Amino acid sequence: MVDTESALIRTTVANAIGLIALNNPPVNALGAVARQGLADAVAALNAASEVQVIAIYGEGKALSAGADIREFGKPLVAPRLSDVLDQIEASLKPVVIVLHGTTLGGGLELALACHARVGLPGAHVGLPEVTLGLLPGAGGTQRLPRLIAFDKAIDMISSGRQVAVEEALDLGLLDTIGEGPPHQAALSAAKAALNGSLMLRRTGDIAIKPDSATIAAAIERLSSKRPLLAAPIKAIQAISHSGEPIVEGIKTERRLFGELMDNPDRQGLIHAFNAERVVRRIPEAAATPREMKTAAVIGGGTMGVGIATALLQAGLRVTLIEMAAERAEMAKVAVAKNFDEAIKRGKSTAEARDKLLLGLAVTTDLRDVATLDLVIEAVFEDIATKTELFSKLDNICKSGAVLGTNTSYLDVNLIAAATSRPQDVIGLHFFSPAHLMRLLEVVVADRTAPEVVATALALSGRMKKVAVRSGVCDGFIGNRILAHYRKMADYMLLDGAAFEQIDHALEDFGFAMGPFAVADLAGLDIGWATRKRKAPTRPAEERYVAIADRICEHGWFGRKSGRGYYLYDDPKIRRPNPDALAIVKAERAAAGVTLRRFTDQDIVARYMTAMISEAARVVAEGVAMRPIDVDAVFLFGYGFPRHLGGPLNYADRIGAAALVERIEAFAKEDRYYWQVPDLLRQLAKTKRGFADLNQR
Ligand code: T1G
Repeated sequence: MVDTESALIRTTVANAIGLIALNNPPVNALGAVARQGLADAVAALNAASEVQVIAIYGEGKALSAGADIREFGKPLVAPRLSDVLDQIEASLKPVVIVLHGTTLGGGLELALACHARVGLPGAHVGLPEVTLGLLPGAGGTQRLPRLIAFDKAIDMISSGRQVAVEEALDLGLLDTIGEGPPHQAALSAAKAALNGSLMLRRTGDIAIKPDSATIAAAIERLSSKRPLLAAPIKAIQAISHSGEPIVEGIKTERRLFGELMDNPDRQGLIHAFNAERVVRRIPEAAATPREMKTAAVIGGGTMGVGIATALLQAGLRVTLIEMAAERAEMAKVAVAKNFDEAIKRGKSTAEARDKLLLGLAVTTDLRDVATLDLVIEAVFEDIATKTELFSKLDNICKSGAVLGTNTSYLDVNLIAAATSRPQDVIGLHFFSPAHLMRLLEVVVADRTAPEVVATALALSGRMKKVAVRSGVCDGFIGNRILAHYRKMADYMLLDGAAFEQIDHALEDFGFAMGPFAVADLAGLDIGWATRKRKAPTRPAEERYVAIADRICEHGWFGRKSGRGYYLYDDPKIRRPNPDALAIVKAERAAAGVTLRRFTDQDIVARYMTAMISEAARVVAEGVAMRPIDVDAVFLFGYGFPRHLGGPLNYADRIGAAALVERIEAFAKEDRYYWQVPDLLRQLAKTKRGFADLNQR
């Protein structure tokens, strides 16, 4: 038997051990070629008389990230992964496997079908299929409950969460924790199998009795979640068949998997998975990032403290600058509080917090930024304040320092022009709370150097953020589109829809919170300031709704002032503010509005069409590189329902032609607001969707 080398699977035989190495960079995805190679390798080693035991391991970062996501939605190419795993489980010769790195989905299912499992330190394993709108479709719903406690199997599969190697061992998912590189650990595991020190068993032969109470409780819990998604529930239905002979249980699993594959949630969730990665593909990604070890954050308010927290967590040393010493100290306390909250959430430890805080210095002296690699300002949102600050920074900062502004809408070109080094100036628009929200809009000004953009990308990766490249315009990508559909919500409110109905309609659509509840949470004064800023340039033909202004004039800014659209005296319930209702009534009367009724469907149709229209303009102007970049902004910064994949992915479900028709119908009510974007008309004319523009 010679060593065989298929495209992605390498087999070597020595001393009665048949080694199978998965070698399909970057994540050993189990695509069609890999599946065939694996099946052939196991068959060949079973046929080789000199082989007494088979050991499987992965080259690279991990054993395997599971099935090849790029195959989903396309015709299945044999062999099915579940068939290959059944073949492995039925192997006459023992098959052991080494799990290292982050091994997920079909990769873990492969391990479950083997006769013993060895984890390596640092490994994490999981069955995240439900996060893609699927369920473990290669025997995972049948084998995991045979190896670990039933309720733990339900939890792992219905949540998709990963477990660390120690927990996996405690659960019984792993037989032991090995050592050494995967290749060595595989040889050791094979020898242990041969000398009887590693217990071998066929998972499928283990008989269990599913616990019906646990199943019922889990289904009830999942059925009450919003948005109601099918995948976790069907996954539990599959698990409920794990008391049957495994051949039967796998048949049921396969049926339910097929139903989910056809469910639009799968397309939306995988689009969201891809969106997080596609946005990294920008021209400047090829440039060499500058080294970032030290940073300053100027401004110790909520944003500055959040940004400082995020930078510390990314491993930078941070100097936080405030104008007065006591404010600087308060900012330091606030950063520590952020770390304490992470500990409460189980995401950090006291020693990690203490170590991170050692990297934080606070000062009132701007000259302390002189030697730092990066400076990010989070000062008052006013162009004069920011340009004055950048002019000072220009005279202090070392050559090559990256100068970032956290402005949420101001013109980064004007800020850059206040320095002699516009090539080093970039917009880094964080979303509050900056240490938790994953979205970072990287605003590239006209003269920003490519390596400064690449530096921002590298930094966002270290902060585990989703960096989306934006051009310069008022509000960049997210806030510009938000301003447009927020107006639509106000128009519907003035025309007769209650703000509570609008919120409920959009929450039923899948948003965590409706627009009025969000405005109360963010602070009504923020929108008020924006409207006042834009008032001088507001076109006369644009309808203006003054309801929010009237509420703000009373000092009612939402949650932070105890009332806004809603009352916040009892945090458990959301009650409309009677004074806000009175203001709505008065403004409707003042505007002489003929009240009309809106169905929830009307509300969602207008709100989403408004969002899609402005998003189309943002793509057409090149402010966003692709439609999927806009999707990423809304998925990671604005709570857009993940299973819908983002506003422009959702737009393709409606279709460009239908959207044009809708806008033309709405335009009869308000010709100025409702204008068909050219790009949408082009897509309708050429029978294309936004997805066709994502290939750029
Ligand atoms: N298939 C295809 N490509 C994948 C992939 C996969 N499963 N996982 C990652 N990639 C690509 C990714 O798009 C990126 O591509 C590159 O690899 C690096 O990924 C039958 C049905 C494993 C934790 O859900 O969670 O098995 O942008 O940047 O940060 O029951 O990738 O470079 O062109 O994310 O080190 C279940 C999904 C599938 C795991 C690594 N598996 N992947 O993170 O790298 S369904 C998953 C991840 C299934 C079976 C079912 C992460 C990672 P590009 P990356 P990373």
